[in-house]
Amino acid sequence: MPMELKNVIYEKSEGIAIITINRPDALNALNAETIDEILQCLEDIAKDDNVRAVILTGAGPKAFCAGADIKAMKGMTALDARKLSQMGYKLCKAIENLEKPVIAAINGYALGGGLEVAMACDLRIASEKARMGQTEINIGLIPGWGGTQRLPRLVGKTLAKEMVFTGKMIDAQTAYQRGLVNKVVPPEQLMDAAKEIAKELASKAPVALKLSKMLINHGLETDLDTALVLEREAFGVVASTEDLQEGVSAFLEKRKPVFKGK
Ligand code: DAK
Repeated sequence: MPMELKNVIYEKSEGIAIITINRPDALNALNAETIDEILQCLEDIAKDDNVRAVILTGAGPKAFCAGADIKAMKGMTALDARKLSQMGYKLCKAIENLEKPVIAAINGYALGGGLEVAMACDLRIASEKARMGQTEINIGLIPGWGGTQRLPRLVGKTLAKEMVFTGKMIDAQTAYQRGLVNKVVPPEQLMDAAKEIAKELASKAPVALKLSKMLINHGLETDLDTALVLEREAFGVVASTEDLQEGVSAFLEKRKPVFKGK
C-alpha cells in the first residue's frame, strides 16, 4: 500500500533514502502524526534491500527539528502524553535498531526531542548554523526521549548536566569539539556532505556494517567481557559471508569490491 505522507518528504535513489521532516512553519516540531510517518518510512527502508544508508534532515533553513510539538502538548491528557512519550521512544529505538546506518544532517536547530532523535542516529553532520540543546527545562520538563541517557554517553556527564540543567544551546563547533557531531560544514554543503558519507557507507559490506552497528550500540551497554564475546560471535558470522570472499578477491585483484549483503 502506498504511503500517504503529509509531514515528511521521503525519497530513495542510488541506495540512499532521505527522510525530510517537512513542517518548516513549526520548525519541524514532531507531533504524533509526523513521528508515525517517519516510522512508516523506516519500516519501508528496513524491507528494501536496495537501500543501504539513510539520511534524516529537516526542511527549510532554520531547523532540523525543534523538538516535540509544544502546541500539541497544550491540553493533552495523561494518556495522550503517554502515547507521545512512547512514540518518541519507539522512533529513537527504530533508528537505533535499523540494520542500516542513519545519518542526521542537522541543518539548524536540534532541540529537545529533535536533538534526542539526532542522537539516536549513527552519525551526525551539522551545518555551521546548527544549534543543539536539551531545552526542556525551560518549559518545566525533562528530556523524555532519551536525552538524559544518550547525551552523557556521547559528550560525558559534565557537558550533559550543564545542557540539561540550564537548557542552553551549544553551537556546531562546540558540538564537534565535544564529540556530539562528526563533522561541521557550511550550510550550503550540508546535504552534499551527508550524501557523500551515505554513498560511502552504502558501498560497504552490509552485513559487516549492520553487525558493527549492533555491536557498538549494545556492546557499550554491557560489560566488556560480554561485549567481546558478542564481537567474536559476530566475527564468525561475518567470516561466513560471500561479501568477505568478494572483499578478499577484490583486494588481491586490485579492484573495487561489489558487496551484495550476502
Ligand atoms: N513545537 C511547536 N511549535 C514550535 C516549536 C515546537 N517545539 N518550536 C518552534 N515552534 C513554532 C513557533 O511557535 C513559531 O510558530 P508561529 O508562532 O509562527 O505559529 C514557529 O515555530 C517559529 O518559531 P519562533 O517564532 O519561535 O522562531 P525564533 O527564530 O524566534 O525562535 C527557537 C526559534 C527554536 C529558539 C524557538 O522557536 C524555541 O525556543 N522553540 C522551542 C524549542 C524547544 O524548547 N524545544 C524543546 C521542546 S520540548 C513529552 C514527551 C517528550 C517531550 C515532551 C513531552 N510527553 C510525554 C508529554 C519532548 C519535549 C521537547 O522536545
